[in-house]
Amino acid sequence: MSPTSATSTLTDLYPTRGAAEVSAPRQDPVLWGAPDTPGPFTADDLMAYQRDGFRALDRLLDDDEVTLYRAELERLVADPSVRADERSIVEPKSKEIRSVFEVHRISEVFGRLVRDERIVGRARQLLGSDVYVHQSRINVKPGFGAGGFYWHSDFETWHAEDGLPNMRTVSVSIALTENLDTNGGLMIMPGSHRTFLGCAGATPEDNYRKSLQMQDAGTPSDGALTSLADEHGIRLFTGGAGSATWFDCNCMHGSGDNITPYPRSNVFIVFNSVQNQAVEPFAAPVRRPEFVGARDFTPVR
Ligand code: 6CS
Ligand code: FE
Repeated sequence: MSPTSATSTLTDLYPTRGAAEVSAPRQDPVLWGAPDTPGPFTADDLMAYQRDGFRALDRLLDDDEVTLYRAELERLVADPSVRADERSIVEPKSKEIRSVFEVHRISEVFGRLVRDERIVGRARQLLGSDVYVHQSRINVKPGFGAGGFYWHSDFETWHAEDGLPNMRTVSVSIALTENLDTNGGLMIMPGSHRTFLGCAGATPEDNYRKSLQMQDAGTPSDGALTSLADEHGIRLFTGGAGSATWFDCNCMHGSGDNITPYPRSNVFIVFNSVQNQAVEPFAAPVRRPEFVGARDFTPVR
């Protein structure tokens, strides 16, 4: 296996995927912009985000917009050329489409969503700079058995495999269908973003081919998850179509399977600060493809 290509010039603040699991305090701010930074988030929103690592909004999109984006999701999922594309990940059992990546580039409709000031304006407020899209995806999570996403920190993967140096990255998950308390909604441990959990076990070659279906490398131990859950609790996010959850890149989060008849579809956009551009992976033999970890750092305008 080729040697892990760690960067020679940048210090690795968050060692992970070594022989043993290591828990350490976060070394980066949560809120990179000042709490009185003008923008769509109120000062209360920003303080709550800093404390919890997330901020939920009841209504980010109105009903007409939800109809537009849901129709676009359904169009992409029904398009054979999209299914054949490497950006599409299927459910291991049903072979139904689980996710489609880089939707902000393959779809003009989702491209417009990314540039919407209600979205990118909030990302700039939280990250205190211009931002670019590190990753976007639609998660279809159809009913009748769609798989969940086991507990993980996104930053652990984006640091190890995509080479993001610091925790200056934020995700927004926008519900395009009702997120019920039964159909596999997002769960976050409030406050877990202040602890970095370096996971045990080296990253296999081409890890993304498997990890986007079922993550293995970068999975926390039962013991670590138990102490984080005991300390922080677990919050399940429910909300109508059009609601959204903004969450810090290092929140410990996951979601359960969806065995109901009701799909839990969302669009998921990851904004990274232009001051935190991806370098070489910190703990992986090779980079992941650009549709999963962008290498175009052009700020969203
Ligand atoms: O590996 C990734 O980049 C993706 N995996 C998960 C489970 N969440 C973040 C991201 O979409
Ligand atoms: Fe995730």
